[in-house]
Amino acid sequence: MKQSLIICFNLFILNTLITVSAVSAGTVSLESNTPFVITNHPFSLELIIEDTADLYGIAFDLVYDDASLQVQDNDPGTAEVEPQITEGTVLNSNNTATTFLRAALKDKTPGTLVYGHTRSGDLSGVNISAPVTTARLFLVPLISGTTMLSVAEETLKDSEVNTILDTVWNGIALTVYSELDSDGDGMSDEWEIAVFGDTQTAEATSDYDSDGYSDYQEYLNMLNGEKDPSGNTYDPEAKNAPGGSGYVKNTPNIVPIYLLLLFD
Ligand SMILES: [Ca+2]
Ligand SMILES: [Ca+2]
Ligand SMILES: [Ca+2]
Ligand SMILES: [Ca+2]
Repeated sequence: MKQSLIICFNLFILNTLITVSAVSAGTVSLESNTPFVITNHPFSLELIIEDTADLYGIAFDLVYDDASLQVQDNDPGTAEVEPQITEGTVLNSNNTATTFLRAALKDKTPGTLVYGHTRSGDLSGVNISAPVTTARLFLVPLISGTTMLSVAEETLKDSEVNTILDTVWNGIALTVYSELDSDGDGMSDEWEIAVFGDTQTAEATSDYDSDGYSDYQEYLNMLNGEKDPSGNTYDPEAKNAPGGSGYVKNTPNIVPIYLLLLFD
């Protein structure tokens, strides 16, 4: 009796393992388009999906601290918030399929954004291997510090409206610097202090790492979510590849003409 129970149990485990390994899995993560954000300056949060088969729909609640962040409103003239969201080319297969995208504040109250996005009609789902951006959500930071965004009620559905199991959802921690710029050089003082330890080292035209991008330009490129021509994030303390936005080639030292004449 005991022996048969053990066999049954082992078979159950084996079946479970087989079932689990046969189900498609995936990863859904939130990523900011910039390494840091600035108070009162909208930024976008990318919803990135990878390793998912037959994806037909996606739904989740975005949970955020409404004292730190607010959802960018498409229509500020009305009382209701109309979240600004742009759709990626994943579910609509490069604009060839009809999709429905709905987003609203839960109970019309800041703190939770309800998001639903699905294909429409008798279509198969989408297979995704490498990470792709399925949508961008726009938010505005209100106060400086670190703020966390997480997901709840999350689900991915396949074309049979089954839940795609074993999907890992990742939230994000954001660094927010105050827009306060007391020395008027265009750069957030809090950012200057975080990078250089003071507000004097970086000025409007200084170039701390002598890479042809001024500190101000590196700051702008970071805020715009740009990468240098080698694909690296801008770093005011490390040389970036030449040729990106605002790159100024260093002029070589020219030997004064009178010195040439002296040795003529
Ligand atoms: Ca400043
Ligand atoms: Ca400064
Ligand atoms: Ca530089
Ligand atoms: Ca640099």
